[in-house]
Amino acid sequence: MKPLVLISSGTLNVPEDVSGTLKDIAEVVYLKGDLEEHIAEASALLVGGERIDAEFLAKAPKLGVAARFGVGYDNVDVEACTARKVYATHTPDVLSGSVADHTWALILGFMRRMPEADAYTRTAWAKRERRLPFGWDMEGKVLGILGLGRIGSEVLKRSQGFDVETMYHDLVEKPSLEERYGVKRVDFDTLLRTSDILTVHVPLTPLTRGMMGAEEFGKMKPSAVLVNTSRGPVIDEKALTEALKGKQIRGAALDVFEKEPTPLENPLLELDSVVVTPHFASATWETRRKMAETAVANIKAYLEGRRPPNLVPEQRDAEF
Ligand code: 8YV
Repeated sequence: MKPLVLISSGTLNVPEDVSGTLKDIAEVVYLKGDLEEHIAEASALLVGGERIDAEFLAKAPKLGVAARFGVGYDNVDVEACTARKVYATHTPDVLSGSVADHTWALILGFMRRMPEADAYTRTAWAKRERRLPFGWDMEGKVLGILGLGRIGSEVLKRSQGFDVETMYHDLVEKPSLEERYGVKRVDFDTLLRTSDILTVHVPLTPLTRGMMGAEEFGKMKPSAVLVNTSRGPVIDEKALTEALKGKQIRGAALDVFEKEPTPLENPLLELDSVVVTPHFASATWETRRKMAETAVANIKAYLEGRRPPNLVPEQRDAEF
């Protein structure tokens, strides 16, 4: 019997011709319900946003690889995987450009008030009912990047066409990016106090959870805009809502939320000062295909007895 590969319904967009590259060596099942359906028999799992922890792994005795469909793996307990000799892989690099493109779409979408302009054109322009929703120029603004890793550096690269000053805060110094793009490294406090646009590109870890809260919003400029395409829980949403209502900052452009899908009752959704998208910064035809190819290649390597090429950093030296 061929080993069983499960594709979580949470991944969406895994084209059948991509998963089909496994068909000579595995039986591939696209799950419709939750992950637990066939998990007792599965050798490999293509994981969406579901929590993979010790409790889950205890139900998966044959599992050898949990392949995340994405770069972030905060939903995967890597220590628990390592303890059970389960490889944890992800899909770095292939989505950085797409997420950076979308980050800029959010920045410009907010600065030029795209959602309101769109609604205005459809409903009010011809009747000259209301005033045009004026936006703000990029020229002269400070773009602050929190986390200058794979995605943050792609956002920086795309900033070069705009007349903006760029700065970053990161635990790691990035001298080659500083030299190449003239970006300045600053401490977190300076980033908060100086940025006109503050864009977040850190992974979700115990250290980054809630790192943008009431105290941080209190330090930001009243004209500042917060952009997030990383993980929702990096921002304390309740504090953000208060900061926006109290006009401590001008606005926010968000692709990610504390809870996803974000509930319709989320008070953030009632604010005109917020532009939102449904956690889809990597959701282009090209990028989702590349993500699928990368995840499937990780599974294929495992099934063929090779080391998966994209192990998460904590497992880089693992040999099971
Ligand atoms: C995807 C992401 O939306 O790469 C990530 O970590 O959050 C996104 O690219 C998600 O992984 C799809 O499951």
